[in-house]
Amino acid sequence: MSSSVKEIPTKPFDGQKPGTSGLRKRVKVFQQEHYTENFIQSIFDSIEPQGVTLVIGGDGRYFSPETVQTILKIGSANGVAKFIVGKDSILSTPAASNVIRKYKAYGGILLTASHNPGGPDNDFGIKYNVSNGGPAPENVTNKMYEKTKTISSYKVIEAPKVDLSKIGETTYGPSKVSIIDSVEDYVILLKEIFDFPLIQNFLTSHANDYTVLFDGLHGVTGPYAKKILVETLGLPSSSVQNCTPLPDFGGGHPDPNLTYAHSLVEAVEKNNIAFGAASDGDGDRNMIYGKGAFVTPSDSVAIIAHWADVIPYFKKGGVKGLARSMPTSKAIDLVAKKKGLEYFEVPTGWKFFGNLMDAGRLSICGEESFGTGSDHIREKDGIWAIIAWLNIIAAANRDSPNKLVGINDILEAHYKIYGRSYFSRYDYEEVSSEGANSMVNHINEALKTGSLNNTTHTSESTGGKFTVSGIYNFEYKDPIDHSVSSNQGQVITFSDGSRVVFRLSGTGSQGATVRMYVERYVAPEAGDKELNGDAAEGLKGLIEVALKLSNLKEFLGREKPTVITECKL
Ligand code: G16
Repeated sequence: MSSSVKEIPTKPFDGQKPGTSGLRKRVKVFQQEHYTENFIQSIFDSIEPQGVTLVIGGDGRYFSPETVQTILKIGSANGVAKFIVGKDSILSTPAASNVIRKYKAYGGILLTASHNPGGPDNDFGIKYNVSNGGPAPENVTNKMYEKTKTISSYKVIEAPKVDLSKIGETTYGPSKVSIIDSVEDYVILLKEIFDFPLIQNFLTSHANDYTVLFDGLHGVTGPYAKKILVETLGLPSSSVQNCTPLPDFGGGHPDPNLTYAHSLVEAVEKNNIAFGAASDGDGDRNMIYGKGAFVTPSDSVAIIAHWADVIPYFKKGGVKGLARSMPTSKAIDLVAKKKGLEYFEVPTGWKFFGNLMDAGRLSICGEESFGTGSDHIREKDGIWAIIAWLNIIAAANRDSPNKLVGINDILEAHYKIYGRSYFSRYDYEEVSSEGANSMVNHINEALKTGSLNNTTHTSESTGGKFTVSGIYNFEYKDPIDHSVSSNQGQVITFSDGSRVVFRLSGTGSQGATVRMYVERYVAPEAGDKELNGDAAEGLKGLIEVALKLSNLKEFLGREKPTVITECKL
């Protein structure tokens, strides 16, 4: 079917620079005339879309169906041959990564602002993924940003809207549109990775003393969790909650941490749930939280790496290397050293893992920001991490027929071998950009003049002493393509091996968000009491000193953080 291409004149908008993971702004910003169209045309101007297959999906948030139609119109006018679209515009971020890889697509456009709230007054996002299924690297997103600055028109075809609710292939102008089931391919993939019979056997035989609860926070993972946990593993339907994806996530903040996933935390505590878990808006984050047991994401990835052998995917293919983002605790480094594996420290952002995976040097990686994953796809994967944990628990119990092994047993055993990296993150959300920049400059000044080097600071509340051993701005040189990413966070190290990192978030949509990460290592020899203590207590002195050194409270005008991520036993 031929259809005419129309060229619509437009003018550039300021600030269409993709952040840590795509362009994220308020819905109202995207709804401005030409705003979304400009960014989409700029994506097509930065790639070579003629004759290619493109995947479209997302977390189903408010403004997604409209944007899918916009992408179809502009993409078709720019020569895209075929679109593969998740039914009702839904494909979790990991599922989309899988679909891009499985069907050898050229790339994909994901409509998500991840864990940011949705709805008409909240956030929307557009993110481009490349043919390996991972987020576009910075050289591609920078090109898009440059295009947005000079754009003068965009192309559309005139064609009726596509019915996104009907699975099947249709002709659309000069292109084809294939609407696919959002869940099917992903479930096939996970069944190839994990020992489903082992997990099912454990869960069935412990139906009364090992209860499971998954909270979808009304994000995209609900249908995936129902299919896997209830239909495949046979758990009762009461094992999942908030599993209907809603365009505004039911008014909640779909971020699986102790503050925003309170629906899970409350239910776990009230009903003595042994294994609780949650995922975020687009399904790439995860939190593991059982009764009295919280697993920090930094520990989670280290533990998965330690137990990799019980997961058929790694048993068969081996573990090539491990990695973490810079602010993530060094727990996974210790596993790599013990197992003799190569390991990497990359900047915050899943895109930095992709090259290492493509080069066959990385199998398991994670970030403190509740992201865990492997080279089975090129995105972090919330449901994957949750099933990995169930696989580990099932395997640990197979080896311990007389005593039920739970999350805390796994954690304590791990600390006994490797020691423990006490870790916490303080988030100061939506502070003034001016205050945040002043704080960054203040630390940079100390870096330049060396004024803090070798100075000792005493915590008033604990009496603990911390001597600054170094300050640096983290810079990463990609070992594969040799690209350099500078200014990826300011690190202050102390003579006892502790460290504090300050970083501006790249995913906020309003003002600035400052993150402060603190880490203190305790060796296995310290004994059970030191290893299994309360994180808030263990980190108190260091946090106090970090706040003083950075002058954070004064610069940001905030007495308390918005969110604290830490161990809560
Ligand atoms: C994104 C990235 C992650 C990153 C996180 C936090 O996650 O994919 O790799 O760790 O942002 O970034 P920031 O600290 O800059 O806010 P998501 O789940 O939002 O796509």
